[in-house]
Amino acid sequence: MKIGLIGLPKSGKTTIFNALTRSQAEVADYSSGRIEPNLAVVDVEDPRVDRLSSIYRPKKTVYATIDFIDFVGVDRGEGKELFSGTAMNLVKSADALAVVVRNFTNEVLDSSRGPADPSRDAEAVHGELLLSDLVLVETRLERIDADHQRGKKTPQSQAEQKVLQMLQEALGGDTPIRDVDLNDDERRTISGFQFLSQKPVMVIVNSDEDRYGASADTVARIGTDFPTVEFAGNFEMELSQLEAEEAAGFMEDMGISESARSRLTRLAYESLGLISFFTVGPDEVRAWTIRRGETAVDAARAIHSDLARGFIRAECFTYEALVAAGSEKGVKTQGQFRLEGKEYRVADGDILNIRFSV
Ligand SMILES: Nc1nc2c(ncn2[C@@H]2O[C@H](COP(=O)(O)OP(=O)(O)OP(=O)(O)O)[C@@H](O)[C@H]2O)c(=O)[nH]1
Ligand SMILES: [Mg+2]
Repeated sequence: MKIGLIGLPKSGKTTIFNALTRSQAEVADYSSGRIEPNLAVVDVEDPRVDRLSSIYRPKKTVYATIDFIDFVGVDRGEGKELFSGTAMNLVKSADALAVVVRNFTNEVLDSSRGPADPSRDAEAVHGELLLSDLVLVETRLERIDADHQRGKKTPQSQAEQKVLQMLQEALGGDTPIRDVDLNDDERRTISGFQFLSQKPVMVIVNSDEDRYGASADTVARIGTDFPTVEFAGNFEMELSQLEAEEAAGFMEDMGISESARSRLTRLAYESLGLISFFTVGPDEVRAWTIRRGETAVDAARAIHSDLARGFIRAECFTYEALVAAGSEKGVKTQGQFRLEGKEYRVADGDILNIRFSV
């Protein structure tokens, strides 16, 4: 899964990126002129994987991973693109966007943009995403129109025009494309555009130490529009550079129960409807990510396309059953070991072994 961190300039994206990834990317009060995004791949912390690893003692333990991309602030001047070409391609490759909004005092920003107002900034970025899509839609519609006037009218171009007009109306009325009711054909017609407002959006309220925990109303208000989490950006960036034990003490003082990374991971899994299943054995214990509602064949495909193609059945038991029984043998004696077919909907925490032949 890829999550893109976006937001207004100097909202603390790189600070949050560092907190999430334990990186030490440069944090700056003034524009450094650097436009390359920061990238990092991090493991998804999951105590179940650690437990499985201690049961199977595999040669290798592999956690699910999240790619974080930290973009420079979006600040559209008149007629400017929201993201530069390369950055735009990267943004489009993200599975979800996390909008970082400022909830801290900064003299420069306070005087140029006004005092911190997380709701206002979340709305502003949301508006930018819609506008970026609207420009794309309208440019394409003009092109289609020109083609039609030159007599180049096909059923495909007419179908595309119809969907794009729907999107134009929605975007004009402040509705993101993810909320537009589209059938499968319509979805396919526009899939090439990779519209930004089609992506799930989360909001990270980036608070200074004084405000952290005292902004529940603001967080709740934004939360009615977007899945929202509050971070103490600077503080948590510093925490992420400490040893776990040392960090734990500071976190407790601040009323932070879990690392920034696990809080955001949980929010992302919840809001994207993701679940984890596991594969186990003497070689490897591994966590995999799929969408809730996906089947055993989808799970097989997540591992390798051959497993989906030659799928015969899935041997299946739950993490809970394994922990309760203590061993795979125990799971079998207690009748908790199942054989499931193609249509089986995988549940969070399932341990699967795919039988296949190609
Ligand atoms: N007080 C306070 N300052 C912060 C916090 N997070 C970031 N800052 C400060 O805000 C400034 C910008 O932080 P960055 O993390 O570089 O912000 P950014 O969004 O990555 O900036 P651009 O990439 O240039 O858009 C720096 O001076 C940070 O120290 C925070 O939680 N509290
Ligand atoms: Mg930055």
